[in-house]
This record gives sequence, structure tokens and C-alpha cells, in this order.
Amino acid sequence: MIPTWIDLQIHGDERGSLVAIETGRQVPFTVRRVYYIFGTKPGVTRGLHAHRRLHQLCIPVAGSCRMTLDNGRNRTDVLLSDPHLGLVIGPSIWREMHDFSPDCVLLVLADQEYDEADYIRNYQEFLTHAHSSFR
Ligand code: T46
Repeated sequence: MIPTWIDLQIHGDERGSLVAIETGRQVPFTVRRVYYIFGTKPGVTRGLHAHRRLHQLCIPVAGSCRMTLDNGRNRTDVLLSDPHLGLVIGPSIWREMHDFSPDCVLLVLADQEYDEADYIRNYQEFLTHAHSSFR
């Protein structure tokens, strides 16, 4: 499984850096929800679920975390640590987030509103769902 990254242009000058994100330009979907994760306690794992339909763009605007991505066949680990590199996560990908730095702020842009029915929070159920989409 090859992760999809989006390289966000930095508008830097002598004052510092700025990244702008617009639907249809840097983000390959219409943004309907924005949330951010911060203050994650040491040793905590977040995620541990997949989505049925949701597309997201995850940007570590501060600090870093490691994400494990699993498509039901392969697992890969990626480090989110660069505020101008966003990771795209589509449907049917199990994700686990580990090793949050104390200063980590993970910004997430999503193409749908929050809907608990879109979550698959049981790994065996995820495998059944993922394998049915391989056929
Ligand atoms: C994902 C990873 C990267 C809401 O009320 N609205 C929201 O938009 C979200 C995302 C969450 N919530 C509530 C649901 C839970 O009571 O916030 C609480 C924590 O959510 P959750 O345990 O799902 O958080 P994470 O960090 O495990 O996962 C989140 C996203 O839910 C998920 O879509 O891909 O970040």
C-alpha cells in the first residue's frame, strides 16, 4: 500500500511561513468538516478504526505522530512530522495513531460531516468489509 501525500506550498518570507488550503486546489475533495487533535497523552493510541466512505487530509501542523495504515492486506507505517505534507486517507483503511509528540496538533480536513455510522471500530468487521471490496 502506497500512502498518498499532498505537498502543500509554503508561502514563506522573512517573517516565517504560511500554508493555504483551498477545496479543489490542494484538497482533492470538498471540505465539509475540520477538526484537530491535540494534547494526546504519552503512550496513547488513537484511531483503531476505518471509515466506510470518508476521505480525509491529515496535516501535522505542529509536532509529530506515527500512523499505521492497513488496507486489509498490507500494513504500512508513516510519520507525520512536516506541516507542509498532508496525508490523504480514503475509505476502507484501518488507521492507528501512535507516538504523539507532546506538542502534536494534527489538523484533519474531511469530506463529510461526523457520522458514527461511517465508522468500523471492530478489526474483524473491517477485514470482512475490506476483503469484500477486493472481490
Ligand atoms: C480519524 C482520526 C485521524 C465528534 O463529535 N466529531 C468529530 O468530527 C470527530 C472526529 C469526533 N467526534 C467525537 C467522537 C468521540 O466521542 O470525538 C470523540 C473522539 O473521536 P475518536 O475517538 O473517533 O477520535 P480518534 O482520534 O480516535 O479518531 C479521529 C477521527 O474520529 C477519525 O475519523 O480518522 O482521528
